[in-house]
Amino acid sequence: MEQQLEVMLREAHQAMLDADNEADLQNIRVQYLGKKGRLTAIMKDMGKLSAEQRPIVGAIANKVKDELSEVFETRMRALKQQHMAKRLEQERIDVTLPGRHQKIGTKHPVTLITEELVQIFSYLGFSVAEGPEIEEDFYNFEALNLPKDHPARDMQDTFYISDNEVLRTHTSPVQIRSMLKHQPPLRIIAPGTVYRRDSDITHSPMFHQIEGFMVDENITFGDLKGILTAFITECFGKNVGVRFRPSFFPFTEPSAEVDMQCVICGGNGCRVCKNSGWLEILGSGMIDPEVFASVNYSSEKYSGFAFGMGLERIAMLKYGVNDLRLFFENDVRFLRQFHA
Ligand code: 2NL
Repeated sequence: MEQQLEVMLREAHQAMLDADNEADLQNIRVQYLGKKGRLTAIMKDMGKLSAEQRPIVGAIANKVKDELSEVFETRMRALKQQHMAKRLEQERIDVTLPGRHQKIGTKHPVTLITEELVQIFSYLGFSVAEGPEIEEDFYNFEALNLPKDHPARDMQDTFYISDNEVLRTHTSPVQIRSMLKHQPPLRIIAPGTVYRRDSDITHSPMFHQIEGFMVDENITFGDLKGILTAFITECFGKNVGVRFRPSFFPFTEPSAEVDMQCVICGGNGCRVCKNSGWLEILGSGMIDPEVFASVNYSSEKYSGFAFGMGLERIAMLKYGVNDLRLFFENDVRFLRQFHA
């Protein structure tokens, strides 16, 4: 029996040293030292030994058990260390590597123009107002001297949401809401998205506008000319020529369209200005007394001017873009070219 124990010890020792992972080592321990293991099996025959032999063999068995337990612990520690070293090596991160670059977008040219115009008009004392894109008939038409059967409603082809609601055809309703909410003096601009049932090379069903107005006592056509001339020279340069032509809008009287000298040819005549040397850039006029009546302002006490312009058109002139559709295609090769 002593010999059996001797052989088992050597075998188990070698097997533990040969184990190259924690699970195998654990299995080997169970195989030799477990409840149903080799050592237990050998000990079962102890009863057959003489009374003198039994304690001697028992002591040897205990020694074998202690020795193997120690070999096991030592080997287990070594394997765990190996395993950790391997993981640390494999999962090493080089924190000095440069990060992946995130591509940064650019602002849409219409956004850039909006921001620039808002900036200029805030220098001139105007503040910004916004409003809903789905509007009630009253704010979009009725209050602007465009009653239901007015032929001027044909000037805009409208997207109807219901009998009483439309996609706003201009940002004027924002200004009507401002006037209903506040008393003069007021200087407000309303930039925003507007909608018309129009779609061809030079018209998009969705586009952008800035409208503005100023109301106080004693506002005259001279104020209109002064503010709008200051705006145009600030936006396009000190030396650009500006002219005012009589026009008509249902919500202003008198009305004027404003031209500036062609920025493409400097006034000599080219394809863009159709050889006239001039470009129309905005519409304007003195606010009609009918509009004041719908917002309960006294036309005796107050007067004011209003104006409106298309932002895509300004962006085309300012950035030299010759096709309106480029603004709506979202081609990044086009969009990346514009910077503040
Ligand atoms: C254009 C012309 C214009 C207005 C807009 C306006 C607004 C109110 C009262 C009176 Cl609340 N007028 N807006 C006035 C004249 C012209 O726009 O060509 N827009 C693209």
